[in-house]
Amino acid sequence: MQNSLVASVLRELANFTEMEDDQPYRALAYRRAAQKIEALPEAIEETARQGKLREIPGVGENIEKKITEILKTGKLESLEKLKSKSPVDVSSLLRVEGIGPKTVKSLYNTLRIKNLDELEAATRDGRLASFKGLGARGSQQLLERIENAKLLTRRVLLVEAKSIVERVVDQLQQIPSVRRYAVAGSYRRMKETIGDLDVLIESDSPEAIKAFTSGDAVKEVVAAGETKVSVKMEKNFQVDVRVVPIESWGAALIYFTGSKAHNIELRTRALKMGYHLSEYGLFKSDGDTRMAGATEEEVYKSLGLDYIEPELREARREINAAERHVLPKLLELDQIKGDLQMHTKWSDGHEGVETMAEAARSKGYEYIAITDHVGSLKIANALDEKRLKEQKREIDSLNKKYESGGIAFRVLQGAEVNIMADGILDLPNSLLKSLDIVLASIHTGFKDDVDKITKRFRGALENENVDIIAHPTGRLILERPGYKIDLRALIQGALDTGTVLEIDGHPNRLDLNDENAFEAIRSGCLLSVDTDAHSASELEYMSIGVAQARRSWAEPKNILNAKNYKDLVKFLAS
Ligand code: DGT
Ligand code: CA
Ligand code: CA
Ligand code: ZN
Repeated sequence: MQNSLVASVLRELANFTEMEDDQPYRALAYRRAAQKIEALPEAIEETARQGKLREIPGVGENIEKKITEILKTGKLESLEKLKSKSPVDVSSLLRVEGIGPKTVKSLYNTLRIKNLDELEAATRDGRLASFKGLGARGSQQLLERIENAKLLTRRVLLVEAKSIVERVVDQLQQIPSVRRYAVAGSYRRMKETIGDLDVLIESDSPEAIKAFTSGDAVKEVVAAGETKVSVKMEKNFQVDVRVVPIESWGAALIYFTGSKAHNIELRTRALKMGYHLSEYGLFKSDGDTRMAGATEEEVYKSLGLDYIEPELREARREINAAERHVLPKLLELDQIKGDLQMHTKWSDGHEGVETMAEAARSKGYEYIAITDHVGSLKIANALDEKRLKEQKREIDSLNKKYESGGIAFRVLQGAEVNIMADGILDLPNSLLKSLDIVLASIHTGFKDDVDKITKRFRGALENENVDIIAHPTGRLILERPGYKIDLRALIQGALDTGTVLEIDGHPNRLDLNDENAFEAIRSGCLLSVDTDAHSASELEYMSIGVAQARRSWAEPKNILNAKNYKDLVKFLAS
């Protein structure tokens, strides 16, 4: 399967493109295609053989040609040319907060810096002292950011980890002596990025581990013993597998699910109660009387705690809440009643309104909002007044069809409108008023300082037509940090004006992040969890958004699109 290879070449092309020209949307198109290809269930070479590359969302004539070339030659001539012009590890350098494509280029042109190590050396020996555009306050901050970037280069997005987990699970299911398995670690806690997978299996047979390491998906065995093995899968991603005895299953699951900080708090609590907690079980500290260990529930119970969902195990006072029986009843995927951000062919999406609606209906939703880009963002094929009216006719007639067919499903006409430099929205109020729902977001002027950005958001919050602030920080996970925004001010503004903040489920967005969303919920904000889908298959990203919401302690009452259609309409009208 060449999917990862094709995706990584396209990603690299995106980075170089961004460095060389002023058209961020071209780079965006390459990245989007890369993501699709990575998520493809079948081998891309098979798709190519069947002549179906163009059916992949985001793949047009230009990208199709590129994929064909990569499959044939393993590389892209045009990219090789760019690389020989500036042989730079762009993707790693871009992970340094404050460094953008233009800076990468000038770092190379002026100082011949090609990678993170050379950037670090230049920072330490003072060569960067007079260099402008690094966006860091002093060399200490820059060194910290370089260190962070180094850590990031080893992690993958949750969505990529999901596809690796599928392969691991596939392999485990084929081993008869594996009686039970679980994927623990940060994956079970549904963190937005994953460092490695921690897999537990229950088995009597020493052959189980051997059978796993000889599976197709395993590229390299890093370390192997009778009860533990570490392997590398494709893209150098590590998987640790451990055999766990049945009486320790629950204790091991707790230990290897983590987080480390949660484990430490649990163990401290155990000690205070006269117990000893390890991955083998909960014991009385004076001897080896076993108190619990076979299930997680029994361990928590013996520690006087309610069961704590994995997403909550981050040492954010969840142990205290479990002791007082006041843990949140976390939002579940099937409590989501609709999706309030998606794009269609009317702007930069890949499918029509009805296709999106039908896909949403088959997920059991009661409603969706079509939120194409509007205004003067010409580049995303944004809608003007005339096309908005045409779109309204299409949506109205689809709703009529549902209504007359007795189908309880409705399509809202919404829009994603850009917040311009001065906090004014890029569409007249008279038009915004005519829409069912309005999302406002920032797509330009990322480099504005914190006051300016905060002022822009205030402008949007105070506009009574705005219902939701979409992807409120603008970060792209593992790619770029968000813009500088005063989150407390944003949360306060949302509360003051009754505006909803979004958790954007698109896998590399996920803003608000878990900490910010936790803060927002605790302050009483209502959040919307949506997918920002640009094709019907991307509606699947809801599960990723919901995971982030769960990490933020969200209950259904905190989530706008957990409301049924009637209550949603009531809320939007208020
Ligand atoms: P990752 O892989 O970086 O995304 O994050 P985790 O949380 O999966 O961390 P990992 O793979 O290093 O370890 C898996 C779990 O094992 C971790 O969440 C908690 C537990 N663990 C690992 N090392 C320690 C430790 O030194 N002390 C304690 N109490 N627990 C540990
Ligand atoms: Ca891990
Ligand atoms: Ca690990
Ligand atoms: Zn957007």
